[in-house]
Amino acid sequence: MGLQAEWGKDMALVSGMVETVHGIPVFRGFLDADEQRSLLSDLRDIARAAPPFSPITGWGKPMSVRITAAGRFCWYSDRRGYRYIEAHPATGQAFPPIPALALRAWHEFETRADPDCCLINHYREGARMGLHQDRDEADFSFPVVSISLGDPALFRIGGLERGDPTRSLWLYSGDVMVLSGENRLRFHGIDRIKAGESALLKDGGRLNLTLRRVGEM
Ligand SMILES: O=C(O)CCC(=O)C(=O)O
Ligand SMILES: [Mn+2]
Repeated sequence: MGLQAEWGKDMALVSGMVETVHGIPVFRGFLDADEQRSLLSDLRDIARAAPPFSPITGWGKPMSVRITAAGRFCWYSDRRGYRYIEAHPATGQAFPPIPALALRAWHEFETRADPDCCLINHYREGARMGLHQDRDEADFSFPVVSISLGDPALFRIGGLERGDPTRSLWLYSGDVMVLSGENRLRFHGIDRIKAGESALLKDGGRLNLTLRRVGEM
C-alpha cells in the first residue's frame, strides 16, 4: 500500500516530467540548465577541497569511476574491502558540506532527516560501474536519491538477487532518480556513458550524485 499513496503525494510536489521506468520513478529535467550549472560550480569547489580518487576494488584493480563526496561520509574501497569513511584518504580532512541544490532534491522525497552523504561519481569516456546493491547504509527506509549531470548514462537495474533479470534505461543531465521502498535494494550499475553528448562539463563525461543516509538516526 503506502508506497503508491506516498508516491502520489511526492510526485505532486515535484515539477517536471515523471517517468516510471521499470517501476523506478525518474524525474526528467528535475534540474533546469541554470540549476545544473550552479550545482556543477559547487561540485568544482568540492573537488578542489576533496580531490576525486579511484577506489581500489577487492581484486586490487582501481575502479574506472573517480569518487569524492560531500557531507559526513564517503564510500571507500581498498584491498581491505569497502566501507564508509569520514576523512578524505589523501588530505585527512572532513568532506565539504552537501550543496543546497542537492539537499533540495533529497527533501522532495525525504523529510525525516538530512542526508549525511552525497557521493559524487565522475565517469569519463569508457568508465562504468558494475552491478551492485547499495547496502552499506544503516537504515534502508531512507531512499537513495540520484542526480545525473553531463553525458547520458545507460543505467541497468535488476532485482534483489544478482542473477535476476535486468533492464536498462538512459539517465540524462538534470534527471533525478529515486531508489526507495521495494526498489531500494535492487542491483544496479552503469554499463556505459555516451561521451560527447552534453556540453555541461568542460571536458565531457558525467557526474552522478547519490544522496544517502548512511548513519543511524
Ligand atoms: O552513476 C550512477 O547513476 C549510479 C551510481 C551508483 O550506483 C553508486 O554510486 O552506488
Ligand atoms: Mn549504487
